[in-house]
Amino acid sequence: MATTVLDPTHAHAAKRSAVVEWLTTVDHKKIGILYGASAFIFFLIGGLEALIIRTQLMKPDNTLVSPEMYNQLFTMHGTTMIFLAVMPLSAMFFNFFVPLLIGARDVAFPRLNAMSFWVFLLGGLFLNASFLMGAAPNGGWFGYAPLSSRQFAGGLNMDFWVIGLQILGIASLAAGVNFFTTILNMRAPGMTLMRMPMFVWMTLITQILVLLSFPVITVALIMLMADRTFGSSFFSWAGGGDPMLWQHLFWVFGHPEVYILILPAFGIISEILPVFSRKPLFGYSAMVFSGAFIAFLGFGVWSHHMFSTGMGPLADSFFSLMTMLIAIPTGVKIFNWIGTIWGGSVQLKTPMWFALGFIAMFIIGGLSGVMHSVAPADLQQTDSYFVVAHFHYVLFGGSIFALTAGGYYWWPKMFGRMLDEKLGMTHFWLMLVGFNLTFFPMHFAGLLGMPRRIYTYPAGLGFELYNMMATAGAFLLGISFLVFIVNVIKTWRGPANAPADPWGGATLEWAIPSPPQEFNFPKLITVHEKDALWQMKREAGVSRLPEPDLVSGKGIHMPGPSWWPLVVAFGILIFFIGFMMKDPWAFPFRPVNILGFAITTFGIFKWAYEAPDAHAPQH
Ligand code: HEM
Ligand SMILES: [Cu+2]
Repeated sequence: MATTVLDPTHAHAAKRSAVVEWLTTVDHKKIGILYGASAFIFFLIGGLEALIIRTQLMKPDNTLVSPEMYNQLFTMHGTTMIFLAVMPLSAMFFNFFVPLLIGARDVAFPRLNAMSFWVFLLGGLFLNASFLMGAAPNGGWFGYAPLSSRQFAGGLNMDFWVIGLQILGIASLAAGVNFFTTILNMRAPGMTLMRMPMFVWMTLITQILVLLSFPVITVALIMLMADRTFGSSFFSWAGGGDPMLWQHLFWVFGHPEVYILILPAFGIISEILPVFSRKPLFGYSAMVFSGAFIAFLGFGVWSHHMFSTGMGPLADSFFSLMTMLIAIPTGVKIFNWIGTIWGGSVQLKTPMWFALGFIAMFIIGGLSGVMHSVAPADLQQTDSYFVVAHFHYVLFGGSIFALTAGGYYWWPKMFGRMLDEKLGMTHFWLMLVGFNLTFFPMHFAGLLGMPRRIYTYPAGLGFELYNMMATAGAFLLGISFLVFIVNVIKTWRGPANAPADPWGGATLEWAIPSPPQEFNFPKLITVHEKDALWQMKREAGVSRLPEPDLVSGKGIHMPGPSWWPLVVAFGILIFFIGFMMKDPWAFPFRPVNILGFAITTFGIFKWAYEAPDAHAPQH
């Protein structure tokens, strides 16, 4: 190793306390870690809720939880898994890896990035605080109005949900703007759109989905909030509104949301398979276009969630057909993944196992999805455990398997430590067996007629065995993640041992030290082909480039830390909490809303006038 010069930014950081550093950071990598750590904790909470649900359903006529508690548990479980676990786990990878993959020093708007994290965290804590008040949301993760209207849900439960989602939507939209701009504007010289790594492509498409679908749920939530808070009647017949309107608005958002959860997973898998097959991704441009096509079709199928509402044969046929069409680009992806592995020299490391598990589980979930797209079949299956089985194959079998694959793949780069392979394999096999044991039997329970969202069932209907299996499987799943936690603790105690490029990677993040320095790339790299790092290695005639040294960041300007994103996030939280007060003339003039608004405005003002590198180290 050549001379190692101390990084002056680190010397500076030592002067401030670690807590302050994390609270004020605008470094995309630190924000990524904050996203990951918070999302993982929410994932454990959502998992705990699932385990309570499963324990309640373990045997007929069980009385572990009350029906009211059960409603809160499945609502919070669904809401937590979607908005507080899977989306922010993807956001961890966007934050940490998109700038590295495109050879950039940072995201386009670093302080906006910090703000979206704090808004997300406060929104998530706010949602969970509902448990402490004994008033957790209880109307399902889709909050169907008028069930969620003031009339039928008078307490604070659904206020927590409406307001929590409204807050989380702000975080998603801010992140959407940020990553959309980052990907379009911050790529390294020579990295054309068609040379971008597939994960970056899928991130870009995901952000487009966020930017187009979140405004719809925002508007719907404002209408529902108005119904609840001010007594308007968008969603009730009595006042001239229409309950179907909520379902349309919700699913115009909700179906694309499913792709917001799954497209990043596609991207992760498309990074891992080539590296562990030692072959470029098969059909790169077909992968790009099929991703875009899936996103486009995703906006045309929302009403397949509403076949049972009596929309009429024409609408049912249209949405059936559109839904079936999605199988085509999805099939293209699956064939291309298999084509990537085909004939490669496959290396079965932990990330690869999880990637293969993803493909297998996602195929099962995809097939039962096609089954639902047939409207008459859906009429039988809808609101039964068949649907619960289906969407967990897609969301857990798809998203969580892929996110876990990505976790094992990128862990060395994030933390400079190799995770233990044996524990990784144990995690994989427990998860694969536990997952299938949990969710496969639910298909049968559903076909036998077990409805979803029931807190118990009588004996003698043939549900017992399937429920017993599902509950056993759920505990196995829980244990599999304990193994992951053991792995993290064990390797954390060991020395930082990860080389820059442990897997023989194809993309730019592996060209710099693990973990990367604050400025990522001492010199920006010019890209000539896709799989830029493989091309550099080929040109140098080596299979691994020499280990990069830590270098001084002298002369490289990075944005300084700031308190204002956190202040703005607090202001937003307080502003929205104000809407829990249902009396529109709450004296004097909705003070909580006004306070929140004032804090937000003050924060934005200070933010705007703070020099971008006010607290940055002096060089
Ligand atoms: C630890 C593994 C998991 C288990 C054991 C589990 C179990 C369950 C069960 C039994 C239900 C049905 C509740 C009912 O209908 O009465 C349910 C609902 C749900 N789950 Fe999971 N789940 C798990 C992970 C996930 C993940 C990773 C996601 C996705 C992102 C997810 C999303 C949902 C959603 C959206 C609902 C519907 C909630 C509603 O009806 O409002 N689950 N889960
Ligand atoms: Cu859908």
